[in-house]
Amino acid sequence: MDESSPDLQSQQDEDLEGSYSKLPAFRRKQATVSSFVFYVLCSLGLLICVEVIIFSRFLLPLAVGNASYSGDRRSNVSDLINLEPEAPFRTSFHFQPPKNWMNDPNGPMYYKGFYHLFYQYNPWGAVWGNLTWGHAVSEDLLHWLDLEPALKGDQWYDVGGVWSGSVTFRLDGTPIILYTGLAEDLEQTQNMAVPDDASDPFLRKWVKSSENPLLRHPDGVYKEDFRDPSTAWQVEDGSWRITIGTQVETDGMALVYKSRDLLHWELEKNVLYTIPGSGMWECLDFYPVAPTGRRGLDTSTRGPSVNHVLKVSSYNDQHDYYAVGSYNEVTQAFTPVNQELGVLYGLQYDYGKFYASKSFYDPVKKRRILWGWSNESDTEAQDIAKGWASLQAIPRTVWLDSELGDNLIQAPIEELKSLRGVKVSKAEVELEAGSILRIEGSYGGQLDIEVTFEYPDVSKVAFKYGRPLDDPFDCSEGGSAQRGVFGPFGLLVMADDALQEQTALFFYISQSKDRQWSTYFCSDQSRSSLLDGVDGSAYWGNVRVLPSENFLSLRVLVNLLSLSGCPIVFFYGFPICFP
Ligand code: DQQ
Repeated sequence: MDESSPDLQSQQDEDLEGSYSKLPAFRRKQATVSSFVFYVLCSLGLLICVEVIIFSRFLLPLAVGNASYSGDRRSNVSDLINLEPEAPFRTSFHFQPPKNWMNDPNGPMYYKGFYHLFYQYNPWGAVWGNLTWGHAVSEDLLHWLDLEPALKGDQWYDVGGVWSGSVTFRLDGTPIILYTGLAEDLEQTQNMAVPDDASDPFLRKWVKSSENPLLRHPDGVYKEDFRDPSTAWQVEDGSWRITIGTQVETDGMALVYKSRDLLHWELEKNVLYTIPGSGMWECLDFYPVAPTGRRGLDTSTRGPSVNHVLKVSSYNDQHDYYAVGSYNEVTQAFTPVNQELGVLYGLQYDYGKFYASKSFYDPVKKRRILWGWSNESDTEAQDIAKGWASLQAIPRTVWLDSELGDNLIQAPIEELKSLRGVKVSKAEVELEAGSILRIEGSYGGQLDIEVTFEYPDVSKVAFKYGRPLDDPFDCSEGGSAQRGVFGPFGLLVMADDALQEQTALFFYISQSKDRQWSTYFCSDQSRSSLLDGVDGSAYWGNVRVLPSENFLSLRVLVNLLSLSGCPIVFFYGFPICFP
């Protein structure tokens, strides 16, 4: 960064001070409201049984931005950046840097007692640009200490920005970073950085390899379409592989490179996977999954019963798609176990704002953890006014759904439960058609909600009602105002008493012409905020329900505040059934 950057920063700080006081009264009121109401809605001619548990006063003291980590092992933190106290309007238990722009999570890992999270970060403002690798450490994945950026663009091959990448552990246990650098002419190059002092658990200083760039775009690949190296994995003969996203013309693909020393790489003849016409593939992630149970596998785990997950971040539509499949080390081919659920035509990790995700193996709890970037609903002007933009979704544990074998199950990391406070619960509530039920006592800016809906056997319902068929369901057409045969039913979250503002999170079960039932889940933000310019999209997806299952469960994490007053709601209702 140039010499003048710090001045720019302080100028921006002054501007920010001013902009808070200029916020309209309505917005300020929204952002300081501290109690919220929950309702359950239902519009079917049947009774549904509901059980809801809500934990409120969920968390406030997130340490991001405070050099307040204390304790023996951290006694050497005195010279850490002394960050500003928590600003108003910020969320509290999702990861955010102290200020400015953040996007993709990069190179998450566990090392010498600390979880590390790097992230795409603009040190000079709240808009995308000037990308460096921000860096934070944590002992529990919830309370973070933000460190100085680990990598800045200061070489010809990355002067335009240090873009996304991954961490790989060498056989001696030291981590290396592989990342994409943006050269001045926008060429994307692949580079390595190693710790300056591997004995430092914070890994605060990284040194770029003198052999950089390790890779430049191959023949036939446009220089601006070659990015985001994955974590490397080892194959049987001990050599390493990585995958890098690209498009050739408009065919998205996962290139594979091989290396003996993680430094010198050679392009494999075959690609891991490709889909004609799918556009640029970003932030590829490729990892093995155990056939049963929740344990995660280290990235190089091999074996006849081990399948792999390939995740593609689709530049065209900004969603993260994945498939479970087999990996052939000889041909390098990835083949989905269920062709109908091939990458990009099937499953998404999340159907809301969740992109450029990256997973890692946690050797402490032997699990695979998934991070994903959640941009927000604010406009760019609003981001500049508040001085920050984006958060990381709560990390999730992912494992294979062993009953179906072709999709993952996800759950927020178990550590999250340690933040729970007061509990409110309501059991065996019966919902009648059209009813809205207020859950008393469910107030708070941070909430963790578990709700289970039990419903009658839908196959019998079909014959009893013989009603018009309403598949396919499209949540964007009317959102929760739609009235179907069997739905919507769910939660109105962050609602005010007058129900002028509310975010509906609901299930909708519909039947197709061939009498097949489908279950959908929808997050309808169209009435989330009375403010102008706030994104009012509806997000929805199909929930795979097994014939043996007669309940639907939902976990909702609510976290105030965003500047817009629009609630930030995270839901985990899709392929997930919580036991
Ligand atoms: N973000 C990075 C790229 C990546 C994109 C740049 C995905 O490396 O492809 O900030 O959001």
